[in-house]
Parts: sequence; C-alpha cells; structure tokens
Amino acid sequence: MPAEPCCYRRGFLPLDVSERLCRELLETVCWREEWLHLYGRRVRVPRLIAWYGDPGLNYRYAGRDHHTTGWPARLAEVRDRLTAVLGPTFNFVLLNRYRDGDDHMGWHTDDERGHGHRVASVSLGATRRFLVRAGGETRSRRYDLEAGSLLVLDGRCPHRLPPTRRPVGERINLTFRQVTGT
Ligand SMILES: O=C(O)CCC(=O)C(=O)O
Repeated sequence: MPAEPCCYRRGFLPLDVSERLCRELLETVCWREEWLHLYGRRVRVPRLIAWYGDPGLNYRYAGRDHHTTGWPARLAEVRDRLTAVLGPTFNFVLLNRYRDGDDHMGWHTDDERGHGHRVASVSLGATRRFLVRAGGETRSRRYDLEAGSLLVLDGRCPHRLPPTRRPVGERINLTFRQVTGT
C-alpha cells in the first residue's frame, strides 16, 4: 500500500501510447453491459465494463462473478509497466468505459473479501473528475484524471466518478487489482 492513501502521477503512459491504447481497446474489447440487483430492483450499471486477469481467477463483487482466462498483449504491457514501478502485485484488471458524461460510478469501496487493498488506476481518453475520501478526512480530495495518468489508491477509501453536464468524449479506466478468489 502506498504510504499516502492516494497518489496521482501524470504521464505514466506517454500521450501517443495512451491514445493508441484507447483507440485499440474501444475497437477490440468485447464491452458488456452489467445489471445488478439492488434493493429488490434490477439496475443497469451506468457504464460498460470488461475484465481480464491471470487464468482461473474470479473477482466477485455486487453478487456477480468475473472469471478470467488470461491477458491480451496490450494490457499485459501496461501491467508490466506497473510492475516495474510498484512491484508484481497485480493479477486482474477491470476496464470501465464511460461513453459520455452520463456514465459514472457512485460512491463505493474496493474492499471485497479476497481483494488486495492497493488499486492502480490508469486513465485513457477524456479527462474526468474523481473524488476520494481518504481516511478521517471530512472533505473529498479531487483529481482530474488525465489521459495516461496513474492513480494509486487504497481501495478501502470511498471513491466516486460523478456524472458531468460538460460535453466530454469517451473515457476508459483500467483498474489493476490483486484478487485471490477462484
Ligand atoms: O473510472 C475511474 O476512475 C474509477 C473506477 C473505480 O472507482 C473502480 O473501478 O472501482
């Protein structure tokens, strides 16, 4: 875990690399809609998702299983860049695709059973605002997550990506995690 609950770094990926990766992922990934059962209602998740990881893992959250069969080469390259900076901790990546300003993610923590505390979040495409409540702080910290940036976060801190009325392009977020569930 980083000493800080949240650590932001611009330019983790050079701009040309992040632009190419964003284009390739938009074109090649099999993006899925997800529906969750919340308070007795079936609710559509307001973004598209995909996931990859070491073969044989299962990241279970919100009552849904997410089984893995391996890494596409272009995402394994990003994982290896992270490994060079943060050590060999990440075996799973969740991809979130925000098609426009309506797509968003509500307040939540990433602290399910079998989930490591450290999450490494790489942003591609449009800049979006991200809020996090670090331990004991009453005000949220704000980060405008730029293309190619890296945010290393303690997943136990509540965080959120709010919707925006500003016209924004598509954004992809890659959250690298350590998962032990099968
Ligand atoms: O899109 C983002 O930057 C946030 C993603 C996130 O909070 C998550 O996947 O848990």
